[in-house]
Amino acid sequence: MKKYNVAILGATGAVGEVMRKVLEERNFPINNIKFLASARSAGKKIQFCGEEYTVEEVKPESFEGVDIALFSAGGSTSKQWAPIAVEKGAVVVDNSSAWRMDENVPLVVPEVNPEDVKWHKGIIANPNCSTIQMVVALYPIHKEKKIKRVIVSTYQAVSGAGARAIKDLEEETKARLEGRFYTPEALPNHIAFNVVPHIDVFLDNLHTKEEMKMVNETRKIMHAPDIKVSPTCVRVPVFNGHSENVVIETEKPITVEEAREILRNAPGVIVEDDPFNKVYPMPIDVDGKDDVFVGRIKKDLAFDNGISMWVVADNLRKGAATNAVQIAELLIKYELV
Ligand code: NAP
Ligand code: 3JN
Repeated sequence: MKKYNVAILGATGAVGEVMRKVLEERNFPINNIKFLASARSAGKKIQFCGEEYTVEEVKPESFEGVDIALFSAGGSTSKQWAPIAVEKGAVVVDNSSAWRMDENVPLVVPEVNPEDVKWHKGIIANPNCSTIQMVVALYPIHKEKKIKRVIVSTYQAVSGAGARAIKDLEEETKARLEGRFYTPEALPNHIAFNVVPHIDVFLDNLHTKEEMKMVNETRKIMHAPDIKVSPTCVRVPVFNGHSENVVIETEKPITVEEAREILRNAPGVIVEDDPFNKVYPMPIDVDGKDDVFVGRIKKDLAFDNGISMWVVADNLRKGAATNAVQIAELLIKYELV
């Protein structure tokens, strides 16, 4: 089997760390791997497949001979380095929002639009974590019943905001329990024992950028330019695992039993729905898992053809690292690298 030269840019971050684990677990066919970050982390030691590697500062030469470059180092870093990596011959799978809405860049969730990787021109974008888990659950229903409208409220874990935000929740929880005051460094407001309706920056339409990602990315991934999405994104004091309540209105009538059956047969979805026996997905249980979990499937009481469901996934895995590695696997499957 052919093996590939891989680079991870952002290897020291929250997503980068999980990316390493996922590559190991899935036995990704690696010939050579390098771990890249900024000058801040250059020289740090990292373990991978039982061996020690040294983190390198990203430089143009870093991408020489690289087949697949997995980026998770933020939008501006990606804007700067993705064209250089492509010029050196790598295919970039980018986790940031920098390229997602570029019409020359496929935005891919393997369970939904795997074929879109085929028209890549060097960069493939990985969607936002809240979008990924939502479309994995929406798309199989859309294919059969055509979704007209989606109303979604998210309950997002701090890990989505990076390693410093994880520390914020730890430190502020300890501080409050000890009667001390703590000002979060990476989050826009107090997070311990709180709920914050603010993720990413506010825009002129009074939605946040995170919310508009869910609107625009859903349309692009599902090839459904007319689908209407009404999102509210909220940060909750959970370390890992995003939850979403998703209400849909379909064009064709849909029953709870039909929705459950469609989702039971959908790739990447696990239905956990027995509420009378306290069976429903929760972030604490999906931590470390790669699927999207759906429960609380019920007839929505506000729409005629309406279904409401509760969708939970590990945001660092399916929402970021796993989806990116699955895209890299598609590149290999379709012989695009
Ligand atoms: P993080 O924990 O803060 O880690 C950031 C990583 O990027 C670190 O490895 C950091 O290296 C590196 N980095 C930052 N600036 C750099 C620069 N100028 N040059 C080279 N490397 C640089 O953040 P994270 O949670 O892992 O997220 C990283 C990015 O992934 C986010 O900014 C976002 O774009 C994307 N992301 C996407 C999703 C998604 O929804 N798909 C979810 C989370 C994150 P140092 O150690 O040297 O600082
Ligand atoms: O906050 C979350 O739960 C998800 C955050 C994702 C994120 C964080 C910083 C920058 C993104 C993203 O993937 O959309 C970005 C970005 O815009 O690249």
